[in-house]
Amino acid sequence: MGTRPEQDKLKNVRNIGIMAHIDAGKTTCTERILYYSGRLHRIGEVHEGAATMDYMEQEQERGITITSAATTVYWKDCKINIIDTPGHVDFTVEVERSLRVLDGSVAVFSAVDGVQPQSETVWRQAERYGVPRIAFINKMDRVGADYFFCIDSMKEKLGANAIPVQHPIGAENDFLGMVDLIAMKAYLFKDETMGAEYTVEEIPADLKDKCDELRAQLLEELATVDESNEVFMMKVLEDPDSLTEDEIHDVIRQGVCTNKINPVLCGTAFKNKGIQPLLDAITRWMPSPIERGEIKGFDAKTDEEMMLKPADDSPLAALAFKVITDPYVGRLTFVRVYSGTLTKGMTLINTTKGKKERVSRLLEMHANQRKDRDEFFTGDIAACIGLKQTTTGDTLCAENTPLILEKMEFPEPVISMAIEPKSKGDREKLSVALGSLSEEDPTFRVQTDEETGQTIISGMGELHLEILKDRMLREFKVEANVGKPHVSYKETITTAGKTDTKFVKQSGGRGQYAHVCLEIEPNEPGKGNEVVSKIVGGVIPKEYIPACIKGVEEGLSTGVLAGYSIVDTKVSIVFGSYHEVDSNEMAFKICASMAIKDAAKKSSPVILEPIMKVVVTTPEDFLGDVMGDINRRRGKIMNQKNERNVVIFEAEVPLSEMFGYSTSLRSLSSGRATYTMEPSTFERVPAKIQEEIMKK
Ligand SMILES: Nc1nc2c(ncn2[C@@H]2O[C@H](COP(=O)(O)OP(=O)(O)OP(=O)(O)O)[C@@H](O)[C@H]2O)c(=O)[nH]1
Ligand SMILES: [Mg+2]
Repeated sequence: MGTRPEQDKLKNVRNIGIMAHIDAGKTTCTERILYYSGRLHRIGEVHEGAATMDYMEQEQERGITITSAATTVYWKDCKINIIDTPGHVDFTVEVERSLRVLDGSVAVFSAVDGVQPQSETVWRQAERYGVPRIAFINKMDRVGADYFFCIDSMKEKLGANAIPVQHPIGAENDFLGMVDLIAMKAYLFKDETMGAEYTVEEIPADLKDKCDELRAQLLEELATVDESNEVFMMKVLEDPDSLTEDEIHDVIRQGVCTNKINPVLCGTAFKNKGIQPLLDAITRWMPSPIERGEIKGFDAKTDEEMMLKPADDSPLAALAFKVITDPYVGRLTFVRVYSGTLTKGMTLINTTKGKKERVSRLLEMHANQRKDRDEFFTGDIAACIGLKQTTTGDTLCAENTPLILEKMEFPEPVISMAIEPKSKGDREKLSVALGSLSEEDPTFRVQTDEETGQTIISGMGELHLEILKDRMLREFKVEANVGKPHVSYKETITTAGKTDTKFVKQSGGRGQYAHVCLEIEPNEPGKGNEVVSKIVGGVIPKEYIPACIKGVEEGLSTGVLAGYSIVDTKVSIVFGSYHEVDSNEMAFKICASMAIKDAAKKSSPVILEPIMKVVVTTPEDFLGDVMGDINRRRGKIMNQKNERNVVIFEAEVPLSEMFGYSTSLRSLSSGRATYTMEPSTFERVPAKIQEEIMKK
């Protein structure tokens, strides 16, 4: 095993993500980080289609991020692995998978807009994974920028413990820099050097009182971070001037790492102000893999909880969080190394699938550029070549430590469309393309409609499917026609039921025999299907159980009312019998699939529809009409609030009623209202609509 370079010492490694609402400035910030850290010698602008991190053609054309991209930079004595994520809701899977493997995140907000709906969603996602967060209030140069409005908005909408550690100097066109409330110095950025240089000066006289007050508040807040730190508390109370900067940074770091505080910084990425202090904040306050603590996993055989120490000499455990097909090197699997050392040529066990894999090459990624490496250490993000069966969410381990890390959860697709090749020649290519794209993206699914034989693709929104269709054309050279998008319904059951099913064929030749008894009951909404075997005494031999489970899963994939997949059930295989000669895996699989269909029919099945969380921002004058329209769309208004000169309300509306909404909202509000929407839950459709769906 090699040793890692000094600068890469585990305590100096930061794995962070940049996340926020669409257009908040994540990619612009990341480009500046690359520039100031010396990784890039020229700044690439998003709107010119030149951003390094937005390397996909579609990203450059549209000026939005679609897929998360990783890079590594060095700042002072730290190595920072950064993942830039997309803000558009259709690509939420990119945020989810990044958060799973990150140790900290920078939430970027637009100083004009405060907390926007998608920022709220990613903030909650980060909360779910316990990822520490600091905030960067961007776009301080724009008209209407308001730092303290944003801080209030973070407190109110996110329940964040948002604590200003800077005070802006000027705003809008006159935004010059910021006061650091820890050093009590002013940083003034020079426009002529693209912000590469800034001067450190005394606090401007007109801001002095305000800054003193904010610093006192900051220290008071910090005194509550660790109640056992009496020395710090006493100093805050009795002699705050005696506190050194290091003492304050230590407590902030502790507060961030334990998720007690969210320090807030400000700047403008586009005008190159405030990025270096942000990098300092990342290195000073964000946790290294050591502070994230021991890694929890489960023994692949016994399912018992296991803890691993994050250290290079621990056994290897890594999590695959992304798979992409690279035109030059083929299948690339991105992993985060949680413990141990990953070396080129190593044989790994994919414990999730129970398969052996071999890494033939290891790459360090900088957006779409790659550098060969022989090994990666604990805390690193690596791209592997040679893994054949590993998909997103799988654990990879050394042969002697079979452990499974905690999984990732992905949302169910809500929108579907039929797709067919334009010519016969495209047929084969289409199926390769669909296979490859669905392997990359767990929220993209491909199915065949049993009745019509059509291929149906499903995803998280219209943009998501449009981009995928475009990628098929460009990357796989497949021309395809797509149908109109429609809602992806689901089916579920509402009562418990059981069944006793036999599959027997005994006419001539070798017969078939399988007998399966199932019990089915509703599972908690959103929990998916859980299929377990409760077979005792070998009434169904052990070797046939996996086939039974497979059969049940296949049976659940097409429902009994209208062919939509069945979700949120608990299925137990409880009894059965077999025949010495005629039983085989296939017979049990078919039998289990028949059994589950039968059981589902007997358990009061219903159709579920995707419900969207819709947030509408409208001037007061149009509120009545806009809300009336939402009501007509079977929407439920959840809450409403006045903010500056607009009203913002949140509603839950069935997706099937939201087609054409943007046109309608535009005409109702003379183009002044805006909205965002994202998938929220699946709910039962009203009986009348269910009948219509079943007739189709
Ligand atoms: N005025 C101003 N514009 C900015 C600033 N930061 C970013 N922008 C602009 O805002 C637009 C969106 O910026 P991006 O960096 O692409 O935003 P993003 O958060 O990466 O967007 P998605 O990845 O699509 O979610 C671009 O046109 C930027 O030039 C800023 O500080 N001030
Ligand atoms: Mg972006």
